[in-house]
Amino acid sequence: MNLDLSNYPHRRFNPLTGEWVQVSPHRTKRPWQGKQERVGESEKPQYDPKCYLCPGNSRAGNAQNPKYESTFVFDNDFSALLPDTPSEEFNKDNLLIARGEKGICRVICFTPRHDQTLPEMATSQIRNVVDLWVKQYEELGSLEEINYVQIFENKGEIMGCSNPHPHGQVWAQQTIPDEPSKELIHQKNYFKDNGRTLLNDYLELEINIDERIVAQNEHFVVVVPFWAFWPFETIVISRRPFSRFTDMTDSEKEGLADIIKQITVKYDNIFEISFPYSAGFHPAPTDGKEHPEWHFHMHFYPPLLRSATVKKFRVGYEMLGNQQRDITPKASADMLKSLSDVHYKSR
Ligand code: H2U
Ligand code: ZN
Repeated sequence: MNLDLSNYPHRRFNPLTGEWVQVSPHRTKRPWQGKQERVGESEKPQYDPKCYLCPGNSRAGNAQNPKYESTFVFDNDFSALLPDTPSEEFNKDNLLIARGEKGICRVICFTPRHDQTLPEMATSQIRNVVDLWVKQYEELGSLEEINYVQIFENKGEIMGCSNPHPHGQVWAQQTIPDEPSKELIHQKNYFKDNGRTLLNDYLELEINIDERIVAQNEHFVVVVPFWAFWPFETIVISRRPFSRFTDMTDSEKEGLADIIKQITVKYDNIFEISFPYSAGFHPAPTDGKEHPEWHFHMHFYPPLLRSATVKKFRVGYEMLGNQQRDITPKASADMLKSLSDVHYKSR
């Protein structure tokens, strides 16, 4: 209760995954300097004839995109998972174990505009993307052999994103992947013990403390979680405990579009560049069970550390020992809070 969290090395518990993060706040006594360098960003055209995601253009194989005007979804031409994989196992002495995995991968274009990103899109356009996510979750999740629908976005070259055209992906598969699996166990245990969702109580606590909240609206709150690992990691939590994309009311879908706009604008304003991240949703599994324990949320995992070019690398101690960070989540939250809600390009 008395540990001075801003001065001494300590470990923080992530109640969603059961993992710990080593925090070393004494290493960053210096205050935040903000943007320190100008990184030239090339102007992109609204339409790029060579882009495989722009309307009307051709993709790998013989596929051709329609002249779409809002959002567009297609089966990934290089899908990591395939629907007709045999349900067979491989086992050698219980040490070499493998299982066939069925799945479907799709790509979602957020807008026909090659030069825009989520923070630059109007909230009404982001709402179209929300509606598409809901539809994909519903459609893929209702398939007998699909037990989890992972929706995500890889943004920026630094994240290995292959194309600047604003897009995300869906990987729907038979097995609940590791990250949501950990969250399932911990949310279940918490719900069993308390009769409320873990994130319901966590959110209430964060609202009372009011140190790490960086954005909010009627339906969603964005927090730098107490256990954040990435320097500017955030979690978007719904105020109402619900589990699935398909549980959202119209007003909540509007709220989700708005909160995504708010946090991504702040992100772009940190270094006044298009801020890279991997982000994605953790809705309940689509395994036919009820999941009252599951609380819908979204994670943003941005790799940048202290400038537009300095990335946090997960190496050394972090690969062999434990996740670790220097700057405290509260310091990151203070910085994010202080940033404008107006995108730097439109100022
Ligand atoms: P990322 O840039 O987020 O990695 O994803 C782009 C996806 O687009 C990638 O998974 C797919 C790649 O397989 N793709 C196609 O489906 N068709 C193409 O013509 C090129 C790329
Ligand atoms: Zn494009």
